[in-house]
Amino acid sequence: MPASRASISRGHISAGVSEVRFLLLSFQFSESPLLPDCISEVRMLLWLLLFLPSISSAQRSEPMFSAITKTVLPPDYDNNPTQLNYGVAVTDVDGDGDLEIFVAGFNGPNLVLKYDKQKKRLVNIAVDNRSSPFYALRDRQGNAIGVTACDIDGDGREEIYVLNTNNAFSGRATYSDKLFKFRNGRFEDLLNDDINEHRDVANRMAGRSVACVDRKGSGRYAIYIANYASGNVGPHALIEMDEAASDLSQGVIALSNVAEEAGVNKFTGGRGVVVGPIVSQSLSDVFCDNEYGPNFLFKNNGDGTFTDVAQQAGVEDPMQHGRGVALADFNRDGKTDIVYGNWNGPHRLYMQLNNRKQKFKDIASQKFSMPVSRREHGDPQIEELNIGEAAEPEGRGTGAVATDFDGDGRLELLISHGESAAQPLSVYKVNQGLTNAWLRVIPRTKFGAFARGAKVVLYTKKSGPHTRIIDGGSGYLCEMEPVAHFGLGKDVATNVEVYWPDGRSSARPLEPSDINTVMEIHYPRDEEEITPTVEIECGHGFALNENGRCTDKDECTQFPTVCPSDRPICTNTYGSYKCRAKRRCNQGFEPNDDGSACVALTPPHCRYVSPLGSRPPLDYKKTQQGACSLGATGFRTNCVTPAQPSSHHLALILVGPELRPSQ
Ligand SMILES: [Ca+2]
Ligand SMILES: [Ca+2]
Ligand SMILES: [Ca+2]
Ligand SMILES: [Ca+2]
Repeated sequence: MPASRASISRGHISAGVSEVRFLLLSFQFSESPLLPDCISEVRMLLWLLLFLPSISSAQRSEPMFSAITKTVLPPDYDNNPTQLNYGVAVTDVDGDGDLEIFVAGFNGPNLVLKYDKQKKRLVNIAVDNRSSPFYALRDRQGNAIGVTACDIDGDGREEIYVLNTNNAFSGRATYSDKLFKFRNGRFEDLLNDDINEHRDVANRMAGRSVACVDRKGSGRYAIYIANYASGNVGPHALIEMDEAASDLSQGVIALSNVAEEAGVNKFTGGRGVVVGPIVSQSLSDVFCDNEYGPNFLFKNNGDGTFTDVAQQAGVEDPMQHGRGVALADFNRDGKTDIVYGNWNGPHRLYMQLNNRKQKFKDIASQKFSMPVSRREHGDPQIEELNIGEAAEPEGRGTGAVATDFDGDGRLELLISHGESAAQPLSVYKVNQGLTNAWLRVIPRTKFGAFARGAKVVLYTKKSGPHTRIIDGGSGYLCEMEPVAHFGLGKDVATNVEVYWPDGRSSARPLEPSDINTVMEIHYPRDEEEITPTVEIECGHGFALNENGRCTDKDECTQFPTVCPSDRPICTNTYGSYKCRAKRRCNQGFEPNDDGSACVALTPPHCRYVSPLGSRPPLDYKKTQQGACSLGATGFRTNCVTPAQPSSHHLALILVGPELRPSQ
């Protein structure tokens, strides 16, 4: 069996390599006195991606997390008040090189939590004192929910964008968002500058998530704002520095909303946003999981404009209401996958297909929290982990981040709570993998800031390449640390490649002394992008290309007789190849890995059939998953009743298992 598949076929990793762990925390909310008609009824789902060192199967039943709130962040009025909190972002707030955690406070101040190495605890540095450089960040009046950080003006330091709601659910809000920059020795709101007041750029709409996108690869970021529209009020917004109207030498930063020219000013119920090279190789794309409408997958056209390709990609999910979302390469085939939670609906794990261009397939089952294999011999199995105390049965969770705040090479988990009950933050450490090796990689922009949206690929001796995307905004309302965190288990990392949002890249061989460290990788100067002079080891299944980057070997083309005669059909894969027997399958099916059976191309879904030979309604989309009902007439249970049944929904049938796989 090719090595790259051995590690994922059962979700167990026998060779002790690192593994992408996936954790779902789901929280049920009751009525909120503060948000009487809005998200109070929402069952919020918070998805976290944890890249943790691997453990043996015997350890799996042991709880993964233990609470450390009492020692690192005991609830108190100043540092961990019992209040309604929402989004969380990780950035270097005070500019000392260490990462802090910014928490959006809703009925209390925003918090900036810094790890005090002497006291071994987190401390809120945004203290209630007007002379504090962080005082403005508290902004008690904002009713903040979303937060993100990135360098919008190219001075190397990240600004902090806070999405304020002022209690509005959709459409207009009465209190504007804020974009904080550190200048004059303190944080100040750029949107409050005269020039930006005159330009009327501040977002005064009710929104949810915010994220950072370097849409042109310039190293200067725009803020993507997932507003929650009320009819035709409150489209998605994209705020960035207007370079022509700004004068950085005089400290003048003019801001513009460029959503229209970029092609993202759509109206929807905005919820989650995630940014990274999704269908693009290195340019930053944007995925939005929306409420009451199809999702958006904005493909970067390369000139800073975007085209929504969600329908072609099969990720519109129009009948569901998205929440927390994250990107990862779950099956380690080098293509970015998307995972998100839907409110009261099926959660999605959209794998990007290897053999079909920019198409995705949902491999999550209805019982995503209860691990089920989607397709026998086909997809990686999703395994539920025992997350121990982090399960928080009484927690009213609203946001969370995973970051290594104490610098021991292992991620901590911080969860915020709010919505329906005031609760303090909680913090967890991981109990497992103490002796595993790790590497943390921090790519920088040309200005020296965190390179949000960059892709980092780590090549290893045993387990092949591992891909991470530096977070420009993810989860629900959140943004994770700007670090590619790799758990290595006992494996050995050989080299690392970084791809910036403008397509530039850098490759570096790794020495044993690099392991268990935090590695900074700066933006390549022109002469550095040339092939490195040092020998680079790409590992089995990969070869160096002329630019000194590791690329997949196409074994099927290079070695036409690589497959045995009883399994002659060769399919190239990322890091390997597959051989299978000849088998013809009917439409909607494909041969499984070894050609022994035909399996459905997509999970069972609904298809329009016209009983009278008429055409489908114009607004109907063929891939409208889950849009059919009629459970009584033999349809499978993954067809759900549409919110508003109409005549054409009744003419939908299930395709997939109902059809014959082969003759
Ligand atoms: Ca810091
Ligand atoms: Ca800046
Ligand atoms: Ca740690
Ligand atoms: Ca290959």
